Amino acid sequence: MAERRASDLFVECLEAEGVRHVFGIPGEETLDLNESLADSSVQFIPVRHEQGGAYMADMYGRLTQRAGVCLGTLGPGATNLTTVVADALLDHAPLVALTGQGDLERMHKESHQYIDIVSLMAPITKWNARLNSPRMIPEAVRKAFKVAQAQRPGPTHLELPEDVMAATVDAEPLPARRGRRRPEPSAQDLLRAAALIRAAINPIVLAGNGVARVGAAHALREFARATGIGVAETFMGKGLLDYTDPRSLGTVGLQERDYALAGFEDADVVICVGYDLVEHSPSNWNPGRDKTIICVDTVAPDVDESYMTEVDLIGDIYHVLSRLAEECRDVPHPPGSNRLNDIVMGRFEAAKDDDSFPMQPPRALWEIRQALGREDILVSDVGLHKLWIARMFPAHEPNTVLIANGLAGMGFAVPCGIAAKLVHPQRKVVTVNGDGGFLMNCQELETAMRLRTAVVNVIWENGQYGSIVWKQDKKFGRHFGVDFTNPDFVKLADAFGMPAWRCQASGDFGRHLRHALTLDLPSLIVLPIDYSIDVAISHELGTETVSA
Ligand SMILES: Cc1ncc(C[n+]2csc(CCOP(=O)(O)OP(=O)(O)O)c2C)c(N)n1
Repeated sequence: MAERRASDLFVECLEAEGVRHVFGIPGEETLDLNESLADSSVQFIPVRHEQGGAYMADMYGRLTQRAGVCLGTLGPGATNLTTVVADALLDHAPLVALTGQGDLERMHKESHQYIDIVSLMAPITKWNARLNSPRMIPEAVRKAFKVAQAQRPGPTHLELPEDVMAATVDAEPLPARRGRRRPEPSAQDLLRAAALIRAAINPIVLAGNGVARVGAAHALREFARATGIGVAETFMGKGLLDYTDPRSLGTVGLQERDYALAGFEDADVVICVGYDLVEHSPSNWNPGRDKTIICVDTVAPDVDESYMTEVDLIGDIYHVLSRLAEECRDVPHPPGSNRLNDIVMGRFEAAKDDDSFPMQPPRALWEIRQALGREDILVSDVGLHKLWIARMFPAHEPNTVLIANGLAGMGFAVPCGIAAKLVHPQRKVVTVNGDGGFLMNCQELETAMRLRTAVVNVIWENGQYGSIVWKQDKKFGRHFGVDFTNPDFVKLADAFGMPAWRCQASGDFGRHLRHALTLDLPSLIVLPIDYSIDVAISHELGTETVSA
């Protein structure tokens, strides 16, 4: 053991956790930490707003299941992180947020930039602590990562007072233990669930983000194949089954008739797998509270009057699904209703011949699907475009359509696209943004240019906060406070040194997109969009039941 600066030990602890990047903005109170990072194997990625850096860490964590790390200084740097810490909490992304702080001895009084960040972070983290002494560092860092990465994953926060980080210490990092705990449900519960499934007349699976999180899509596909039971996916579960799989019933959670069309109305047994209630309330698919619900998840589900489960199979989702498939394969079921898929995919396919301009969403999505391969990634921002992507963009693989559906904050897509490209440099990455949300984190275009993360950012431009217009028009017959003018986005991109194009006719979009995807630097495409068909599709699929 050797006496050294506490910030050096702290960075050694990050290295022991396998941290490769810290995304953030330094401050005067994080000087020692940044100095220690400079000489480490961890790459510090300066960003242009703490929220942007936090989204990068959040998406990094979501895709790797190893906590992403973000850094802000005390006061404003820390408060700028909070939106994304909340996002990681509701969308279950492993994230470790680090914030600077003044010296321990000035925290009891009015003092420059001092805010009690530990209290601020308490309701939006799984665990959160101030480093009161350098001796705490090895345990606190290990705990921050262990808690963030444990099921269900989420954010933790460590506050690093300036004097603590500058002090000397004689301690060593604790070894990071990465082995996943694989608890098993009891044989009795498993057999009871299997008996319910075998005896069901119309069973259906509702699969969500939890399956993607633990990498259990293969077991889900095998369960569906062995039992014949159809699988409906939540927004964040898109691609758990390949959309071409005959047992794929489509993405549910937008229109009130989604669930009926996908077969929930007729279902007697609903098998919820990795389903996070935060995505969409169970009251939407169990309004009569008469379904027999089997829950397969990594942690016991919350209590909801519409989600009174019959059996909870808590443990390793992959293992539980494999065991259930074995027990149920001798009683095959029909695959369920294709009505939702037929309507949505019918409109999607028909869109390729739709030359109207400004473009309607189905044609825009059709062009993106043609330009991307099975494993390539589409990141959605938040707004009407997200609802279109969730409903209609067909996915082949899990974690290839990345949507924020818990907190659902605008400004998600641009920084998350950068992180997706860092994690998967071989895959193509496209972001789709509204013209409202795009400007919320467009400063990260500079980060993207600096890192040369070749993401194609598409803006669907309509000069309005589209989803709010839609809701106001439906509720009040008029809209208010939702119109704006835009900068010239092509010139804006140009100022960042980024190639950009504005589509002038329907044929332009596919052409620009295919070209942009061949480049080795980020780019931007502005696509004028016409959302008027939202009302028309509502007639077919029913009123929407969620917010963007
Ligand atoms: C940070 C944040 N602020 C406000 C909202 C509420 N909200 C949801 S969608 C939306 C409008 C989005 O407009 P735009 O980005 O232009 O996308 P569009 O709906 O037009 O596709 C708003 C204001 C939100 N989800 N996140």
